[in-house]
Amino acid sequence: MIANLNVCIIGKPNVGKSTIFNKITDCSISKVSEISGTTIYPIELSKEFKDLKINLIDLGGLKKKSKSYKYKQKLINIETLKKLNISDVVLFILDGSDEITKNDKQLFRLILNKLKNIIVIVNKTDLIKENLKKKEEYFKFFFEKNFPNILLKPIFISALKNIKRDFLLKKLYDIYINSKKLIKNKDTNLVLKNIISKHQPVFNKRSRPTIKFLRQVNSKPIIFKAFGNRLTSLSKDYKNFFVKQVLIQLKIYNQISIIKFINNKNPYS
Ligand SMILES: Nc1nc2c(ncn2[C@@H]2O[C@H](COP(=O)(O)OP(=O)(O)OP(=O)(O)O)[C@@H](O)[C@H]2O)c(=O)[nH]1
Ligand SMILES: [Mg+2]
Repeated sequence: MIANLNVCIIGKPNVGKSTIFNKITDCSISKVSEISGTTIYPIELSKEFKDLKINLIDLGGLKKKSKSYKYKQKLINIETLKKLNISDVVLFILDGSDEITKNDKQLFRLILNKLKNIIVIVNKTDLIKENLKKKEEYFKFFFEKNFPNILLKPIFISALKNIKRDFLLKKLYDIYINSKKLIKNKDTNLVLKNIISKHQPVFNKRSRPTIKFLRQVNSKPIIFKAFGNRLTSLSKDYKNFFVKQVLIQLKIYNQISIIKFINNKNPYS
């Protein structure tokens, strides 16, 4: 049986979403123009990759309410949010020739809050005039620094020159595979051991919180449970460090992951 993956393309107006949609699906059904607000209603097309039917959805550019909030933008936002809610993965598009704007940040948080899997695509790299490496570092650093619950390696493209279609389809396929499986307790506990040997939780008064077991309990979204003693006194910094380490060591990219810290329970009972 062939599985379905709903993938929507989200970003602020004019970043190249429809151009990317057309290039990935190898057609030109979505209208492209230099004028912001070109796409209003969602446009969908399926593409098969291995045993997966990828349903790609091009959407209008999202913008938060503002003084210039017009009827057309309101319609775009409503249509776009409906599709975001039913999507499995979001291709989040940024304009590489620009800085990361307030609108980009608000949009990104909205997608994260909905616990969506995300692939970040920085488009229009052909327009980058400054040092390309520096610009790449700028985008990488932003996602590394601000979001402990997800590992993101932005993909840099110029939709006009090189879409990297197979690379993108493979990334989507990897997310689909990972959303179906649970990592074995043996492997999660090995990771736990590694993390603790690197950096133990700090003492709280006279006792130290201890994490004894780590197991994955859900795969879509990814949820782990960490069991141990005195875990209510774990600091936020340590929790953030811990989540990030789990993701790095288990090589979980593009998928938001939650760890619930649970006191004094035996996970095998
Ligand atoms: N230089 C350059 N221009 C690009 C690239 N990708 C898209 N564009 C141009 O950017 C403009 C906007 O492209 P669209 O694909 O319509 O952008 P969109 O995000 O769908 O826009 P809305 O539907 O209005 O939100 C067009 O003039 C495209 O030709 C790119 O990689 N490089
Ligand atoms: Mg468009």
